[in-house]
Amino acid sequence: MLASKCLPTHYNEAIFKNHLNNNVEKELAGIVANVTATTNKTDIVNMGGSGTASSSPPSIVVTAANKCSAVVNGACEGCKVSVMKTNSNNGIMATDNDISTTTQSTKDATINDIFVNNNHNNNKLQHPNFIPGHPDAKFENFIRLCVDEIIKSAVLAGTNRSSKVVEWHEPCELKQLFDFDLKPEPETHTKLIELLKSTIQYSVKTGHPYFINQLYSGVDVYALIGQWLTDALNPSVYTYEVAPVFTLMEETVLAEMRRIVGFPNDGFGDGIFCPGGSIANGYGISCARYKYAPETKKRGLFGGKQLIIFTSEDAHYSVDKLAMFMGFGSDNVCKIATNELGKMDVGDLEMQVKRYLSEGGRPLMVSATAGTTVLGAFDDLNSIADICLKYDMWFHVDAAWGGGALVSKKYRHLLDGIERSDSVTWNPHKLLTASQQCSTFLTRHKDLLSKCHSTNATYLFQKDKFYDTSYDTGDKHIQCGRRADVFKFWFMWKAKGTNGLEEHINQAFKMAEYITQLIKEKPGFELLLEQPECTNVSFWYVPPSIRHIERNELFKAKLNAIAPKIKEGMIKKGSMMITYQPLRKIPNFFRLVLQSSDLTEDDMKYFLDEIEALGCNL
Ligand code: ABU
Repeated sequence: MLASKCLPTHYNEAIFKNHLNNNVEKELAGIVANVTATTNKTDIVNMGGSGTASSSPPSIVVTAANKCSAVVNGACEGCKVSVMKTNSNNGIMATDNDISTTTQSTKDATINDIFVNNNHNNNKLQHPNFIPGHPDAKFENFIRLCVDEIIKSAVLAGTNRSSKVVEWHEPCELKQLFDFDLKPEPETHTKLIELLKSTIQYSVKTGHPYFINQLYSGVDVYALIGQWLTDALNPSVYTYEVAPVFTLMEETVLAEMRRIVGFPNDGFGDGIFCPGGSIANGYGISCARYKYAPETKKRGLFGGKQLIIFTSEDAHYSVDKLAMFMGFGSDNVCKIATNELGKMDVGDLEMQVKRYLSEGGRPLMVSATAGTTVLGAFDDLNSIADICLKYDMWFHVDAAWGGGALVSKKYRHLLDGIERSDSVTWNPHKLLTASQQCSTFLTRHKDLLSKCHSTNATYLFQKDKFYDTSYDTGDKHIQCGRRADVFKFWFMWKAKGTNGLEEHINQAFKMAEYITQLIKEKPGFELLLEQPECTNVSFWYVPPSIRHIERNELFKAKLNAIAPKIKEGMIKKGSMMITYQPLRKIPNFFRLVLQSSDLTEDDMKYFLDEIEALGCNL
């Protein structure tokens, strides 16, 4: 079956369960069968250990039979035992059912510890030949058990509609329920697996269909696998020599993203994967500063012209934060008013640019937003591009959220004009549901990132290496170590094709349009924007107690208190998670955001019914 034919973004439960039930279990069964096939009747495996009742070390006899049977020699009563044979460098495990022993320790046999664990004496796990941080076949059982638990509990059960989105506890309660403390002595594998289970139990299941709280959600199975592989290989993408595949993969993915943005000359330019959209926006500021004030690379901002950054009042806070972090100061971020739809008022923008010019400042850049955080508004990029051209400013588009719409022929028009920008922030971990984090910075300027950020550290970026060192891309970043976030995105893109990504976007937008219509029709619900542009749908629930009172300041104050109360109810119940916020002078309202294309019309009805049920008596 073609991967792109299945639901394009959310994990496909059927496929995954099938994998879990058939492939993994068959695989495990195969390993057990392998024990049978390759083991002689009296294959003795010395399990090491100490402190046993007998003087001889405990050992296990694995017999050739339908299942493994274990005889523990010398193990004392209460000694915890599990079966694991190292054969031809393969770690082989048996499950509970496969274990039989001839001593009292039968009762305590556990599949979790791969060593004889004489912890009745000192509660210490004995790790013969343990090499810290270097797993060998002895760890295979532990790794498989952990991964199996994660698949079962976090990926499947945890995201099932019948399970809770969160099991809520106050911090003081959670501190009692969860063993956070770090101790001098190591924990057993059994305990570690319990801790894994508890971590899953008390964590928010952001992959749950009823988690619509943030600008990310869902579990894309391909991205998940990609993330796991990245963590298994654990590369740092700064030099070709340590990350050859990921370096070329970044080049491929970033070039394709630039083509989709529509930069001229077939997406000519450069780009990087960043640790989050905030940092990507910071790269926009940094490149703008270098282009218009290159001397700042050495001298900093001291004594130079006042450089001004323009962005809308509804823009993401990272523009302020990065301007502060980079020494501009928040006073030099000019907030442009937004109109009633949440879009930057381009008239106000030009007025402010002229004002700063007349005061002797240097308007440096505009950071426009394609998909604002709360309302999902798209700034008029073409008009802003015109202003940037007229006043010779850098044009950055923060499309961290709305960038995903670029892959859809139906919704791409929302970002018309983005192809005229100098740089773009686009986070595939948002609308495209790659796992956290997956953020990109794209620019039409080929060498600017390098010129702007390079320091030529000779311990990493030696120019006399034996290969083409232009593939040592790390020096254009401000990070040193850097995750291979590209892989999860590349892998899911491969699995679905660009057409699959488009189907996903269209489905998410379709559900946003559907719930907008439901809200219009449902008594007690009121929209902020009659026609939301992105998948953000902002609305109030007005309970019967205030539904008919005059719409004055008192009403606003009462309405302001409703959403937080409903939110408290849903979290304590674990039934769903949706965020709320005030905006400018607008009282608290719900912001529903959709990214997962696994959501259905029934889910949309559920959201509204649940909010009504929690709020109707307030
Ligand atoms: N990067 C903005 C995320 C905030 C939110 O989920 O609303």
